[in-house]
Amino acid sequence: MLISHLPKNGPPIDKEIHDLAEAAGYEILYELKYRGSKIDRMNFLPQSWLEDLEYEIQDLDHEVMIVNQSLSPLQVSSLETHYETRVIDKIMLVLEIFAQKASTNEVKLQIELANLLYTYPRAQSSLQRNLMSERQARMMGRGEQLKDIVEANVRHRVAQLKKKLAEHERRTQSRNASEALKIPIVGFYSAGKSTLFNSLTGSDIQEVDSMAFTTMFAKTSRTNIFGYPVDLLDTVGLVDLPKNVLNAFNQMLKPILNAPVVVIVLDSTLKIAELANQLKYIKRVFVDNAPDAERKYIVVFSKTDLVDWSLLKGKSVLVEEEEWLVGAPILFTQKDDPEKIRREFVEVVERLIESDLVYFEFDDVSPKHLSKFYEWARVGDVVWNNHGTCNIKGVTTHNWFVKLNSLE
Ligand SMILES: Nc1nc2c(ncn2[C@@H]2O[C@H](COP(=O)(O)OP(=O)(O)OP(=O)(O)O)[C@@H](O)[C@H]2O)c(=O)[nH]1
Ligand SMILES: [Mg+2]
Repeated sequence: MLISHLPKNGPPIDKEIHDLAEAAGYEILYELKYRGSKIDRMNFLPQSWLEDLEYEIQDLDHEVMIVNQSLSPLQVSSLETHYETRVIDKIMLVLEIFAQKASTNEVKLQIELANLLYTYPRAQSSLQRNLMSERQARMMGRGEQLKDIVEANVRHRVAQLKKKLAEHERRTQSRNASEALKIPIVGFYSAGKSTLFNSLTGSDIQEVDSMAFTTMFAKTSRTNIFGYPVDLLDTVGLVDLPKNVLNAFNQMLKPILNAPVVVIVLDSTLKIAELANQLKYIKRVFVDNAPDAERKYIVVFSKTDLVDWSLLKGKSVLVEEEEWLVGAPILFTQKDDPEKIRREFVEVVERLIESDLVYFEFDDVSPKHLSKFYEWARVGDVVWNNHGTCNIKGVTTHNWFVKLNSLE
């Protein structure tokens, strides 16, 4: 049973909440579309709507009520009491999907933390209600006491989780230190991130599907399209989350926020208003989280085979108007032309990292090192000398150049 609050002149459905509900495994039996601007502090819906809904769903055999917005703990609890049903808002729904699909311990810890920070305060009111009735049945004061104990436990667990996650981060940081430039591919769910990742790595390692949140944990893979090694990072789809919930996923975000070049994938089949919303949120994640970072962006419009060129133009203007994206190259991709994607990708990345590139010329290199040159650099010219050594010209990033330079 779905309650959708829709903007006055907006689209007829909120596609996102339908996608999310499907990804969580729910089937929608009934949807109430509310287009009013008044939001009730206690019941979310105004009184008259509340009563109409009650009438509409009296014979509905539903399991849960989903609301397409973020609700306050009071609103969750009032709706639950009013309709005698479990109520979850959009954020709880997202956390539910994450919990179902999480496979690594690290992700599970982050979800537990997010749940304690967001879902717990919303479930607390119903907990309190249950305890109250228990209290009435037994002795006075017992419920309050229990509530305090639960709350102390929650605080303790939050602290514990934060500590565990920090430890985990220290361990992975040293493990992931590498000379290769890391380029994360970010964007909302189903934007086409994994499709792009597969094209750029020349592989099928990442599963691709129209279902939301197909990718549930980030994956790094090396690409050799530059000649020198670069690591691409396929990431979990972004979804508009409140700040404290987003912070729980800090671990997932760190490698993305620390990257010098970030690829933002936008689904070109989306409407301008939806793209504008996505950009607003992506800006919040990057610019507001780490405003000082010297980060460069590449914007990719995916699925261009599905849209008209004239419409695409208007959508790219949207990107050009974003101040934080000034100068960011824009690519238009379609999945069945990976050759073109790779060629253009190398070109734009090298334009952005120009100051990090070293065009070298080594003389008298021993042939035993030749394979390292081919591995760590894009070799242009090899000229053999009479005495069996060679002169090599090529290009690579600074880090790989340092390694080449130290070859004996
Ligand atoms: N026609 C067309 N479909 C595409 C293109 N790129 C991606 N798709 C489809 O869009 C859907 C989502 O693609 P994914 O690559 O899984 O998207 P994602 O961003 O990794 O999604 P999540 O992992 O769920 O966050 C899949 O059904 C893809 O086949 C494209 O260029 N053209
Ligand atoms: Mg994916």
